[in-house]
Amino acid sequence: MVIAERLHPDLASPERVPVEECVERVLRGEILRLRGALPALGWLDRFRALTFECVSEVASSDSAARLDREGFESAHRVLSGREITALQSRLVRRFFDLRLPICRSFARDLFGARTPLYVADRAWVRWMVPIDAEREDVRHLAHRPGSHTRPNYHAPLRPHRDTWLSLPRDTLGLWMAISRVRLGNTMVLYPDAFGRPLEPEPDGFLTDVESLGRPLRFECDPGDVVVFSGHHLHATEPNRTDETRYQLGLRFCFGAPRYGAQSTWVPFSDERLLGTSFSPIATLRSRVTFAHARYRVRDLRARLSRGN
Ligand SMILES: O=C(O)CCC(=O)C(=O)O
Ligand SMILES: [Fe+2]
Repeated sequence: MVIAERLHPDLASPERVPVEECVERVLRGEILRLRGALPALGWLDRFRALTFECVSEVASSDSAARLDREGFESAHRVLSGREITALQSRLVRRFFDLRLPICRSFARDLFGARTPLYVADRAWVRWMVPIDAEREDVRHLAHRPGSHTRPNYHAPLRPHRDTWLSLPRDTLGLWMAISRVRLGNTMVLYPDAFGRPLEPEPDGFLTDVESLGRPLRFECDPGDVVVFSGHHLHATEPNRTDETRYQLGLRFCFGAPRYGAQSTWVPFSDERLLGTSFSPIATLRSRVTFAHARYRVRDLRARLSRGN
């Protein structure tokens, strides 16, 4: 049983909404939390099992058993910094392989949408360790700067719109809590800034949050999913708790992706071609775009200047 709730700083408590209205509401700018979505769709146990498998591979089966007992929230005490980064990369590959069935289970089974999906060819796996974690090598992860060419999936992100960075317009983001998420290690959204003209700084992010309106922070139980539009301004709350936040992000849109003036580019696959003998051309519609051409030129320039 999934309970869809609308979150907004105006609402003292979340407002319950019908699941079949989710897509339309999210595209209009509403932020929804789907309580219990991962267990209801049969994913939570699978995500947990594949995570333990990866922990056994990058660390040990003892560490996997300890995480099972103590929770993913204790990852910064159980794993080293190197193990956490190795785990993150391995999980990216595992979740990448599942991106289509996961997005379909939300779009089709839960929301009841019929339009063909285009699914981002990327999985965003975040292990957000506490910024003052006791282990130096782990703490370092939360402080190492990242950029969107060399992302760091353990450090807080400044306010940004995903459509400024790499995503097409009208993308739906599935932000899936696999561990518990608490105030103090959550994501912050700025719903008042939705649709407002704002210019990012040259690196694609903002620093000043004064003028962005009231922040929306939320909590999640493991298995809850927050759905939001790629046009929403959002940021990471630096993790001041004593719990690691483990979360997976996937993205999809309905119909061929329409890119804007973003600084980089992520391919999207046509669900009708993925997994068929036409798989190699599943991303074609996202490649014959100006955004892709611009990305290639920039990439080439960067390679040439590194070579000099
Ligand atoms: O999870 C976070 O703290 C930020 C994630 C984010 O920027 C995203 O999912 O697009
Ligand atoms: Fe983002």
